[in-house]
Amino acid sequence: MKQYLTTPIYYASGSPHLGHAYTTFVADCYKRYRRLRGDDVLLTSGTDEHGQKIERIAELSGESIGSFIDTHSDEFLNLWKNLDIDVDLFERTSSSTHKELVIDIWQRIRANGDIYKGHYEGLYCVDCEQYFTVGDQCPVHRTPLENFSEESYFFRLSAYQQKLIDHIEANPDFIVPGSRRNEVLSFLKNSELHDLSISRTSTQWGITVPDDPGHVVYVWLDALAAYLSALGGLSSKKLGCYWSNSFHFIGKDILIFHAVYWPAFLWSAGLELPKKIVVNGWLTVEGRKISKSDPETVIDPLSLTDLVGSDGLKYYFLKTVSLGLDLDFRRSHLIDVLNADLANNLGNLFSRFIKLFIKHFPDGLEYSSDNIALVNKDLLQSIRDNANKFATAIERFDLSQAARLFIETAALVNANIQRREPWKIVDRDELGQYLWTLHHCLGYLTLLGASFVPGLTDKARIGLNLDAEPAWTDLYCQRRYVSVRLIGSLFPRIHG
Ligand code: ME8
Repeated sequence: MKQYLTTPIYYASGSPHLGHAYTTFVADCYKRYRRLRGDDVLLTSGTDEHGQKIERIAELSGESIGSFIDTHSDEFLNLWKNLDIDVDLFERTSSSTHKELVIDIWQRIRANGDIYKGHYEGLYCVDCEQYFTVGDQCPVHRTPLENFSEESYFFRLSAYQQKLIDHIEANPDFIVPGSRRNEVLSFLKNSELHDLSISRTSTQWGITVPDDPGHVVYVWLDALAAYLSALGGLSSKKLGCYWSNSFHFIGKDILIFHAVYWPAFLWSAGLELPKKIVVNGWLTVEGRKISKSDPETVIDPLSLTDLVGSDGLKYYFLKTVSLGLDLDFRRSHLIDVLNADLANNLGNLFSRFIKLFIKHFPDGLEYSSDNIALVNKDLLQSIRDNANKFATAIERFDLSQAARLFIETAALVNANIQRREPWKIVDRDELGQYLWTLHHCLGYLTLLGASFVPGLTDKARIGLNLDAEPAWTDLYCQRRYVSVRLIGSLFPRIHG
């Protein structure tokens, strides 16, 4: 099955922080799982480079806008490499393919009669690039709203209100988790959708509206379209293959843009909707959202990676944050969880197993699954049962539960070893059968770990002399001959 996953197209207005990394971890984890299941998956990320906000910040930096966005876009791209995030496509909204696609979409929407020219007067948050109708402060950034008055093109968003409600009701899994779906539904049912201003004259830093050079395309229409341009444009083969099964991974701050504006734009342009929008909550520091506009909250993911590694960081956030909910970040908690789960539980399991195996069977050992004792068959089955529960959790986007199942499975094997005390078994056949079984259990465990701690899993599979590329189907085939090799510590204890 072909599948297309996207992270948000992050603003190239500053350096990436932990919040950006978190959404990208969620998307990367899901991608790795789908690939393990044999799917052909593409993951797109990118940078959002137009609009007044970027123009203003670039001006303040004293750099030319071109080099300003290049610097920050490169920072995002490098971060994904340094965090071992498996991004296939990286779209920049300043690219020429993207510009052509935005113009194409504008023309389709206009041809459909959904664009008209008018005048906008209202309160605007430049950080959100959005008009607000109530209050004098931005509810997200807590900064004063600015009074804007400009000629603008409008999109007939109001015409799509009922269609949006119908679509979300008919497709209960369109927005996950359910709490976020309910939020969008109640927004659509309790407020009247106004037509949306989709051009700006207050900045020239954007894509020029076809046939009206005084206007640039609203930055959100521009940025959302990057999900399509990353695939190469509306008539590209890739888009034809992947778009119909696409999932957007986003934070709750940009839910309305994705769940209301984007579907309406796509319908109007005669294009298919994404299959799913997966929404995460916020990482906060002392209760404040981690945000570029609140510099005291900003945490550089790479500084934490130096301490705990990219696997440690991924595992901690995926396990600790329940999808859709917020998490207040505490460094001491990060260290405690990783020491307990990855250093003690998982790391010790592999090191004691490999040492024991090498001591008794340095040349490997051979058995057939038909000939092993029932107690060993039962152990293998209990790992498979956990793996099935793991798969159900991940498919429901309950990544936290899936991560817990992964580490509980390691604990289950540790407890089994503690109970069976293989170091006391004198019968060589009994010991061989048990170590053969444990080898398979640990191999299965790497299937569960591959989406959360891919680096550790790769190393663990080297220790088990298994193929580098794991596949879910390995759960159901047993190798006769198994062997191990010594590897260093899987996850050294952190002294923070
Ligand atoms: O909104 N906790 O870009 P952006 C969790 N360019 N996730 C967080 C977070 C936090 N504290 N802070 C940021 C934009 N994020 C637009 C997107 S898409 C077509 C255009 C993550 O750089 C989260 O995914 O402000 C959030 O939605 C996104 O970064 C916002 O990134």
